[in-house]
Amino acid sequence: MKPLIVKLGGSVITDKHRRFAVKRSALKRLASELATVKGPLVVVHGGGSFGHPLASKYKIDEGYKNERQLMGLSLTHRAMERLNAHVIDALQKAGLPAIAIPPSACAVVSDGRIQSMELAPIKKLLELGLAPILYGDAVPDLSRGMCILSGDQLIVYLARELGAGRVVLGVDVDGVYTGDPKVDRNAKLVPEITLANWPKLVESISSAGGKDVTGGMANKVRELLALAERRVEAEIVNATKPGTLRRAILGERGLGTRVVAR
Ligand code: IP8
Repeated sequence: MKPLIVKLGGSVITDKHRRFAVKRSALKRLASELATVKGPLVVVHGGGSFGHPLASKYKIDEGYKNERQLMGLSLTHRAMERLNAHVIDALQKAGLPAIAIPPSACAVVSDGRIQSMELAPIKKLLELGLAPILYGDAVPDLSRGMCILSGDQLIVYLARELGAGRVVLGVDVDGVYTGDPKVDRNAKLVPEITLANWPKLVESISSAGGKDVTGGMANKVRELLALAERRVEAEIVNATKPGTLRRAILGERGLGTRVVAR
């Protein structure tokens, strides 16, 4: 059975305005929605207010420049481990045998991109029926020294290498908009992004989440289009609305923005 890859956006599980603040009730609800998955499942979560402020403070995404960044990498990674522990705890309580896989220990990254990854343990865990849980992380970079590996890049890499059937991205808006729906009343939801309509859309795509060191919505779509090219479909849905993530992972289409090849 092909694995399902789900990303929980950092803004869904953390309060982006308060450092190190977990949205506990949202996480509990999402854990129970994820526990309804019957087949192999990989979950990746974003950094939210655990990872991004530290990554930005120490300019980890700009590569190694000074010794201060060593503590920065250590602190950013540790913050992500702490967020990951909250996610694992919630999933276990919901009855899902979840297990943490730290990307900084298994992804070989160069110039900000994953070159390879040790996947044998992940494959074995999936075969056994466990759910590997990864996260956006501060990682060593073979050419730049260090960088931030986003959860968005991870889901695409994992989907490709694990032969995923589908990817679902849970975010805090209804999907991809032309404009930022949080500030622009004329912003319109785009139901489907394809390799054909993307070049025109990209100009107007929301800069929501643009404060993240790993880029906002446009970056997510760019990553997902690389998957679409390989005929793996993805959908970006609003995981803050109770039941939406569950419906999407159970196979419902058209709940947010689909990213497909066409
Ligand atoms: O939120 C970034 O992951 P993302 C993780 O998926 C860090 O882009 C450490 C900032």
